[in-house]
Amino acid sequence: MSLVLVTGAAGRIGTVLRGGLPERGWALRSLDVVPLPDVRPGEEQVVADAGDLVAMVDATEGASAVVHLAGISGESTWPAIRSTNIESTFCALEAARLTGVSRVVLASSNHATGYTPRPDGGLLREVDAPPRPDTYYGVSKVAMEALGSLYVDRYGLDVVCLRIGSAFAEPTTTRQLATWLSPADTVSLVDAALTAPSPGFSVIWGVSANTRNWWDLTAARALGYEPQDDAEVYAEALIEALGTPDPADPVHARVGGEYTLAEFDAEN
Ligand code: 15L
Repeated sequence: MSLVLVTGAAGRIGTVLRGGLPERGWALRSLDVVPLPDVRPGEEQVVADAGDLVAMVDATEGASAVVHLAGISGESTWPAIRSTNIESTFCALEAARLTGVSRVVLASSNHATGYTPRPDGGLLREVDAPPRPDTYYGVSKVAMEALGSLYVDRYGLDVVCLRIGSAFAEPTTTRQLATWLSPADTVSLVDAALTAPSPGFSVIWGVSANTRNWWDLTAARALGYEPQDDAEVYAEALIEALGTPDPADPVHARVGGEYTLAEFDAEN
């Protein structure tokens, strides 16, 4: 079994991966700043801050790959985002370089491109959605993608950035009928990012095979991602409860949805 270091392992996505990656042949070294509530058989636990480079080098030693999830997973103040998200991404990449680990998977987010408008028909490709962050959180994901690019070009690492949509147990808003990434597909996506041969620097959307998707999955599928789930099974109930989505509403017309609305400002 190949050993993968997962940072932010106690979080929402970390917990999903800890459940699913072992079945895909990965042994886990799970790092979080808080102890895991449930260390599983065969799992190594590291309690450390992903923003501590010395601790990250220790934790990365002997791993074949790193999945970096640690960080604040939504909008916050600039000092918090800067010191937590940007610093830990640097440490994940720098620790990989220093220990000779060549594959890093980074949990980016759709919010790196949040102000990108929905195309007038058709699907939005990653290459047509350059950085356009909707929040300080989105800026930290742009920095993540930029750092990943640097470590590929300068040091020859393979770095796959996942622009994750809405990774929840099930969709709870009508926007998420288009942006949902199911737990099972989260595992498939990360496994594909870990195993794709020589991806170099790749940026791919992370969504399920939703009927209402408007983010193109061609690039993700080319890396080996085969999504199985579709949020459409929740559509009738969500639309009955919340109303029919209006495509002109900014929540549905921009990649970042509600993060692009003024009331989402961290200072409000
Ligand atoms: C994200 O990046 C967040 O981590 C998550 O909490 C959701 O807000 C998600 O994006 C989304 O866009 O639904």
